[in-house]
Amino acid sequence: MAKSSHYLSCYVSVRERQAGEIIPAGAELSALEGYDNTADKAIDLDLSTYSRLSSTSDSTAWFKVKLGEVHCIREVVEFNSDGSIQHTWTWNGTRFSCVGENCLYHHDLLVETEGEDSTFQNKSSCKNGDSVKLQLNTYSTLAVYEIAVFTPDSYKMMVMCDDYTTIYVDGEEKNVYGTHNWDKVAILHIPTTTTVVGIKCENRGGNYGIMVRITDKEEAIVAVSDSSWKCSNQEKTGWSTGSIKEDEGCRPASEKTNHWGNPPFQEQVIWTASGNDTTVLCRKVLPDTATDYYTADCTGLKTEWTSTIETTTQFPVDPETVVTVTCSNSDAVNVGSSEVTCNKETDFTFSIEPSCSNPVSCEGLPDSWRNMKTETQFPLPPGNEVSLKCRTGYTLSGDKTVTCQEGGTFSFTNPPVCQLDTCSGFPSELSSLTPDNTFPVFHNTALSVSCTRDSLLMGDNFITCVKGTDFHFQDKPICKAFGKSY
Ligand SMILES: [Ca+2]
Ligand SMILES: [Ca+2]
Repeated sequence: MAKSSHYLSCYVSVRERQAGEIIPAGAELSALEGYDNTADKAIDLDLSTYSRLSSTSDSTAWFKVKLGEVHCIREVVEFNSDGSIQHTWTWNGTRFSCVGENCLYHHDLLVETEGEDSTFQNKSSCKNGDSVKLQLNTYSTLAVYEIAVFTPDSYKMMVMCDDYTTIYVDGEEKNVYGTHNWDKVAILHIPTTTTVVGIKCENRGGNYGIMVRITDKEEAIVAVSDSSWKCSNQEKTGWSTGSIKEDEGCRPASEKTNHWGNPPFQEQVIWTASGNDTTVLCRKVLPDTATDYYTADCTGLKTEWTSTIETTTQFPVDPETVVTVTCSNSDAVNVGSSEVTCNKETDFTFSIEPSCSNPVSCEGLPDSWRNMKTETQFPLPPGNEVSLKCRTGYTLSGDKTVTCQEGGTFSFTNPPVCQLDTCSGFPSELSSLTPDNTFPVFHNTALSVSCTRDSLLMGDNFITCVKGTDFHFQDKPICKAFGKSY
């Protein structure tokens, strides 16, 4: 790694690979006339070498960085020979677009996937491709000194310092363009696991100040320069790792007016309290918000569920997204929650774990429903109706129809009951008879019948109660008054 004394005096041509930068598997140029460059000069980390190509009347000319496998890509950076950034293409969730004032649009950046790659399926949170391709417009020329492809697995740190900067990430000095000019921004990608960033800034006259912005993969602020930074004018061992205490010369940063005319980003400018301090060391302990990009989203249902439970939700989804689940088998029943909330990966929270079981059929009428019958065939799946009847001599009260429900039981409004029929009296045709019992009598009760003294019983002297005023007999009994002719 280059030491500060080296790159303060002259810019090193070999750049340092940054956090989240994908190590390319190779590079290719489309076949071109007139140039004899090798493609890998654009990925050799040497800012003085480049790959060059030009297009003529068609737009098939391209330069391609092959990534070896499908990656989730946050940003593609094309460097100039001095290490400054010529183009930055940023993933906006739909496509890569060039950002910044240097975008010239004489070529497009395409991220593509070539052929089959199992890793493509696995990185469902963000799957961009296995190659980054710069495609030229017609009649244009492209010289790629260096191109770098970044995954979202890093923070982007932008630093301005008037005048000379040294940047430390967890105590390690970083070699990055833009640190030796008061008016240039130094950009680097740092691990999301970074604990402390340190900025050593040396003012060589006139205005002074430090300005920093650190953002995550969604461009959200992780940290900016403000009074929460700790600054000192003494370089003590451990200052850039945060191990120096505040009372050892390290104090809250003083905020000062921004003197940069039109900086590429704008945050609070900080320094020590004294404008006479020429070398100032400021550090910031980053908030512990590091979240693995690939694990943050839910990528699918729990693997234990997937054989029986499904959803129409398209994954990935963000944490806290509510996902509705149903049973894969339309006859099955989810006895747990139908809504689950994404935690991360395939982890969900729920009140009752979703669980699909096949429906329990109704196997027959309950034993307690005595003297009841039906023509329905069992077993009967839930949701079907059953018409009820009673055996002879019994009459149904309550619901005439019940429904088989989940779990093999029946639902009804009024409980069905088969009540034994009764006879309430004789019909008019038997009104001359005198029974040996008082009404009502139950179904099947045999009544002995007789006649008054002045009449004679003809027919059966026993009749049997059927129901109401209906009686059963062989030979209809009737009382015939004496003295009356037949
Ligand atoms: Ca190069
Ligand atoms: Ca200055």
